[in-house]
Amino acid sequence: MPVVDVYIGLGSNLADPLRQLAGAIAALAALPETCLIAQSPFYASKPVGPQDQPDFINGATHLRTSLLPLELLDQLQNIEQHHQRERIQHWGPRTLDLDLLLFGMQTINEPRLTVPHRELANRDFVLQPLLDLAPELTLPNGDTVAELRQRCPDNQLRLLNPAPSSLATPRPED
Ligand code: A4P
Ligand code: MG
Repeated sequence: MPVVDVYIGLGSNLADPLRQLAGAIAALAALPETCLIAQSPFYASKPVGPQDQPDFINGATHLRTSLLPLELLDQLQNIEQHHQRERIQHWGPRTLDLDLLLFGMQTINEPRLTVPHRELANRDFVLQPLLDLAPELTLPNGDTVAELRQRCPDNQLRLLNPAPSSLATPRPED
């Protein structure tokens, strides 16, 4: 099976967001046919959408996988469910949101999956962690993440911490 570099966006604004994201990263690292390559720093950000909700903590993860796109989406949704994710309000508060941002250079338009993620270009809390992980990263349409980051709206990002070094190295057994 071909191995593909993928990027996952992580977000949480309920029930101890830092703990939610740490648990999510551990779960991503344990996925079948998948290797965790690197984890971005975390950022606090003002909510996009309804404002009567807590600030978010966001980050992004670089994985290398031989799962198919919909197989990976199933795995992401399983992890969300394990974090008691409830889908109540569109763009509302959530314990854990895992978005498939980029799947190699593939463009995917299926009922359950749009890649690149449809809001990617509008969100500094997605673009900045991507830039931290891969400063040269380009979208399938040729846009660079660096240019998009300069143009996108400001959600008052606040850098929280450097990436834990133990998460930033590939696991040799993979
Ligand atoms: N889906 C389609 N494409 C994808 C993809 N690339 N990755 C489908 C993941 N899912 C994808 O998502 C709804 C459906 O989108 C899924 O069933 C999947 O089949 P959802 O997570 O159930 O619902 P949602 O998150 O409420 O909707 P949506 O449109 O995915 O919201 P977003 O874009 O995830 O935004 N503000 C800050 N500061 N930080 C945040 O992280 N997040 C959101 C949610 C709003 N405001 C935020 C943040
Ligand atoms: Mg989502």
